[in-house]
Amino acid sequence: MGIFSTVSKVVRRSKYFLLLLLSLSVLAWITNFSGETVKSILAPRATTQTFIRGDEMNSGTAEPDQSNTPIEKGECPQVSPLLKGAMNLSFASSLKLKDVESANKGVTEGEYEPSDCTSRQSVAILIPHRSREKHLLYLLHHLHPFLQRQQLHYAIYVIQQAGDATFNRAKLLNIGYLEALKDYGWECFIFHDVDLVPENDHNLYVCDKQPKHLVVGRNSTGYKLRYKGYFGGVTAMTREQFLQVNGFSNSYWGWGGEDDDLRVRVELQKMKILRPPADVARYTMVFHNRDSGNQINKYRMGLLSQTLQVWKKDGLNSCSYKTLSVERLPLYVNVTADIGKPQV
Ligand code: UD2
Ligand code: MN
Repeated sequence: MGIFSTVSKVVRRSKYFLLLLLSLSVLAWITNFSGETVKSILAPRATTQTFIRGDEMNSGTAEPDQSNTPIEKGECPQVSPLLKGAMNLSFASSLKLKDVESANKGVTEGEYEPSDCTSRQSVAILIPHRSREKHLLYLLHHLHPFLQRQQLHYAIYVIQQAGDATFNRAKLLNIGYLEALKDYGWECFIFHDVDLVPENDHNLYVCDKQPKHLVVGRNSTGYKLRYKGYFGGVTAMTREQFLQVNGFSNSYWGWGGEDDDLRVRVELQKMKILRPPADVARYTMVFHNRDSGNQINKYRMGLLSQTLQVWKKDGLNSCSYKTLSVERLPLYVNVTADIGKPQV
C-alpha cells in the first residue's frame, strides 16, 4: 500500500465522521426546540403569574390593585361575634348630641354598613316623634352601637309631626315607610317608640317570615307582656308584610288603639306574631307622663270594631300628607310632615 492510498482512506473516514457529527447536532437541536415549544404551550401564563406573585410577595410592598375588580366581601356571620348580651344602660343628663356623633363616626346621614362583611338584611328604623328630644338623644346613643354590633346595614328615620294638632303615631309610621323607600329598597322596617331602649343585643333588629313583636317586657311593667296580643312599642315587619296589611290605619288620633289595629290587620292576613325569648326582649322605657296633644283616643274601640271593613282603603294607599322637609343629619334622617288633623 502506497502513501497516497493511506491518505485517501483517512480522508474518507473523517468525511463519515464529520457527517455523523453533523447529523447528531441536527438531531439534538430538533429535540431541544420541540421540547421548549411543548413546554410553552402547556403553561405559559401560569409561569408568568406565579413569577409576578412571588415577586410581589418578596418585595413586601402592597401594590395597588390594577385590575379594577371590587374586593368581594363575604356575608356577615349568622351570629355576630360583636354581641355583648345584657347591658347596663346609662342615661346621663349631661349627654350631648355631639358626644353621640363623635362616638359613631361610621354613621353617615343616619346610615351605616359594616365594612368587612355584607349584612344579611337592610333595615330602616322608623321613630315617630314630637317634642321628645331628650328621649331621642338617649335612644340614638344606645341604638347606633347596638345595631352596629348586630352587623346590620341600617338607617334611622325620625318622622316629626309638624304643628300642635293631636298626635298620630300610626300615620307618622306610614309616612316613614313611604319616605324611606324613596331612598333605598329596605327589606325590613322596625317601628320604634322613641322612649324604649333595648337592653340586650341578642334581640335582633331583623325581620322574619312572620311579623315580630320585639318588646316582651319593660322595666315599668315588671318585664311582663302587658296582655295577650299586645303589639305596641317596637315591631318588625318586612316591606312585603307591611304592604300586605296596607300599613297602619291613618285614623287613630291621640293615644291608644293603633297598635291593636295593626295586630288585627296582621291576623286577617293569617300571619302569626313572633316574639323573641322574654329574657332577651327586654326594654327600659324612659319615664314620661302623657304628652299634651296626645290625649286618650276615646274613639279607639269603635275604630277597632271597623278594621275588617276599612283596612283595604285606610292605610298606606290612602296616607295623604305634605313633606315639609327632609334633613339628612349626621345620626338620622329627619322627616317633618304636615299630616293634617282629626276630622271630628
Ligand atoms: C304605648 C305603646 C306605643 C303606642 C301607645 C299608644 C308601649 C311600650 N308603647 O306607649 O307603641 O301604642 O301606647 O298610642 O306599649 N310620641 C311623641 N310625642 C308625643 C306623643 C308621642 O314623640 O307628644 C311618640 C313617641 O315615639 C312615643 C310614642 O309616640 O314613644 C308612643 O307614645 P307614648 O310613649 O306617650 O305612649 P305609651 O308609652 O303609653
Ligand atoms: Mn312611652
